[in-house]
Amino acid sequence: MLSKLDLNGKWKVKGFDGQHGQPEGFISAGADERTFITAQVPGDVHLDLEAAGLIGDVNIGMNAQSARWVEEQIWVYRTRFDAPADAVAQNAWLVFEGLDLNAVIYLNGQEIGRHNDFYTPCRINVTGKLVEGENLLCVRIESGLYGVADKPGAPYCPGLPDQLSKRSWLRKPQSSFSWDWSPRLINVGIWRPVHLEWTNSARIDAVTVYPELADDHKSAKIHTRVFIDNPTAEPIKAKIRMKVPDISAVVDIDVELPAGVSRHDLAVDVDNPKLWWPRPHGDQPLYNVKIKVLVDDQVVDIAKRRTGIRSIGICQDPHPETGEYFILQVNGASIFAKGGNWVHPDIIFAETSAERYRKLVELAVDANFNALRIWGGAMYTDHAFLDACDELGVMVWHDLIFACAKYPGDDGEFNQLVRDEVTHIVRDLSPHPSLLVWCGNNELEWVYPYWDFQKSKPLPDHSLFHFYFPRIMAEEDPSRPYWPSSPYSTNHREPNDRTTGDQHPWNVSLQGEGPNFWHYRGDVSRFPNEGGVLGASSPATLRQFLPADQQYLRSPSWEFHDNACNYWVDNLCYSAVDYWVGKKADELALDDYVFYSGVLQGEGLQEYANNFRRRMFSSSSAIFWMYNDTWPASHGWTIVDYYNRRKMAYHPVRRAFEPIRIIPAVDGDVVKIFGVNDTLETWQGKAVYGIFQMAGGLPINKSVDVTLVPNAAIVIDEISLADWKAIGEDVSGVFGILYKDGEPVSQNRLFVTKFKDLKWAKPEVSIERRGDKAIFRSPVFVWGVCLDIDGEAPVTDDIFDLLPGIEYEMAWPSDQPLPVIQRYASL
Ligand code: BMA
Repeated sequence: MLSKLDLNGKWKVKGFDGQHGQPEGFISAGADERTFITAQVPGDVHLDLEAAGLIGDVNIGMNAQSARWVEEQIWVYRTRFDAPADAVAQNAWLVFEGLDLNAVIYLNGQEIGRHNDFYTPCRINVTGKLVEGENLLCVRIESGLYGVADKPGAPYCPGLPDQLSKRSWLRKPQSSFSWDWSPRLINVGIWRPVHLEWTNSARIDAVTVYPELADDHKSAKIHTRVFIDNPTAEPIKAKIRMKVPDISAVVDIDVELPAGVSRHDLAVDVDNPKLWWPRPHGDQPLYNVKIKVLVDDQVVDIAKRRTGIRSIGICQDPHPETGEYFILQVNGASIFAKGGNWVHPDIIFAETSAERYRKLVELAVDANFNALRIWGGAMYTDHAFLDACDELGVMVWHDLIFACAKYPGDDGEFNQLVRDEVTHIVRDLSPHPSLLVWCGNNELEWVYPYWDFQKSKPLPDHSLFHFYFPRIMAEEDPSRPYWPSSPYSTNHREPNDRTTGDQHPWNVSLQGEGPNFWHYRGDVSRFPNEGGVLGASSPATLRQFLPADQQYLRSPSWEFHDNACNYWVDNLCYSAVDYWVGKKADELALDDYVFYSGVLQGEGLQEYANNFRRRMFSSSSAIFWMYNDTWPASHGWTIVDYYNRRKMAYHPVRRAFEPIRIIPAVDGDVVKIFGVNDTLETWQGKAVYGIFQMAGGLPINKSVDVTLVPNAAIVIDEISLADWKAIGEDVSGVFGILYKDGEPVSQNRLFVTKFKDLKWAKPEVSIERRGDKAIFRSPVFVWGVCLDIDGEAPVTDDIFDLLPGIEYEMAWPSDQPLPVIQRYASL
């Protein structure tokens, strides 16, 4: 049986600057360890330095800036371990599950291996190299910068910072070289667990799992491919057993394992399979898969996986107007994808626990997400993240990790490195049913013509995304679609063409429209999976990471933590507040500025969701940029911040993604009242809609019984723009509410006059208790009632509007004092 010895825990680490001694002098048993500090493995050198009091918490103030020297040192890790006699006598490997980045590994003073890919494990055969009793294991490691000193930067990287780091050559998280939402903090260290393995027989090297569902859904197969390493020189006769205990299924095959790694395919038939569905379309039944390898009836290795049965396709049928649809289809049903972009939740990549992944996925689900896109600039996601998505029905679009650059696919060594990496990742993540689409990269096709790339070379990475990776996907995982880039268009159209493929509608915020998020209202993108609006973090978060004497706009730490797009597009965040509410950022108190910035971000993201949802399935997603933060930010694209606080945009987005939703939208010379039903069941209830006046009154007030057909958006009714104009567009808005059995299910409103030009009436809000609800009422329209500006109180709703004379209900525990309103956005 394969045996394992964990080598995690407390190691020693020391940095070298090339002047005060050389790393090679510190890999022998007798080396002086007095200048080493304690290292936690797995971990990152920054965390060890912080624990030793040598640098500050990199999330606070300008500490990340002061820690820049860490990336330029060469680090030596040391540990000693006792090798059991069996490990010394048998075939043995040292396994580093993650090294960041260029590592040379020494055992008892001798070099035994090298590794230079953050995303793949490093397995070193140490058969015959262990000694009985104490062994000394050393790792010389550097962040990657030294490894690219002699590589050309200009042909691959646009912009000065990237030409300096040459990040395209380095297979590690690209955002750590600085991104608009991340500081430069180049990690270095042993970032995943380390262990010693040994056996006198074969071991399982990898297992691919994928389902195959019959068209009539009455039967399915769960396929496995078991890759087995026979380290001996002789073939081994073995039995491979695949079990699916949930349905009491067992399949055995007898094989002869040749020397080296060989592949063996098994499958289990599943009658009447329980299908995995994205929420809210159904349940998430999962099947356990156990693999055993037996030699002479003795188990020599075991692997356990968990999977789900579903089919996945992308419908790209011709669109009746122009171009094609782009619709995710799970089990043959079209699914509208609602959600955000996921970035790694910590600038220290080793720092995310399974609980943190789970908490973030749960917060996304609470916001009615059913989709997350793993953006291609950080890292392949973790099993703990995908386990949560499998269990909660969240669809995952996964970019391969290439973003906003050119990559040296024309370099043979690099080309092979990334092909091996993608092969490993595709096998490793294959069991997860939530992972639905593999995508080649983020924006490599789209930005190439526009950014300042040296155009002298033919595209060096085209063959990776259009030749090698599609072939690896087809060979390694025939169950999932592969899409070459995001955004990407077929038929040689411009990659971000709105009418084909997927889109990044960045004309709002980053291009011509700047802060005018109402421009989303006309966007016909078929599958928008980026596009967003910046908003300030909550006051509690700002006070947590800004030093006490820097808690003001544009302070040094504020700017260091600010999103760079606030500078690329001159003062984007500050001018948005002026543009919409007519207030100058610099004249506002910090909390007042933060409040408006957050409320406006929520407005923008609701516009994004409303627009694409009401076009269901002409548009079939509303995936915005971006869901979560990687560190505490002054302004960010996110709705949940680094400290897991719900930003002010969180609840507006949650309401905008409700499965049953009413959406008023201007179309030609009418306002159409759309009813959207995301579920696969018919919904029946009442729609109340019309025109409200800011100062009170409902000059148009209609009520009809409605039937919302499953999985569709329908037009419930229309209101003529001429009627609205006659009432006055600056004194009124269109509203809509859906009720089920007398209870409100969705409320929405539409303005066509900017907030600063509306004629506001002074809010007069009353709150009363009704059972386990708080009921809010006001005779006039109230914008953005705020109960918890810090985003950490256990409220189930926040930043909502009160329509004149119409009750607004929220769940409120009957034993708690009634909520207190902290502020309104009404001007
Ligand atoms: C998109 C993303 C990221 C970036 C964002 C905001 O294009 O792919 O690269 O953070 O824009 O600039």
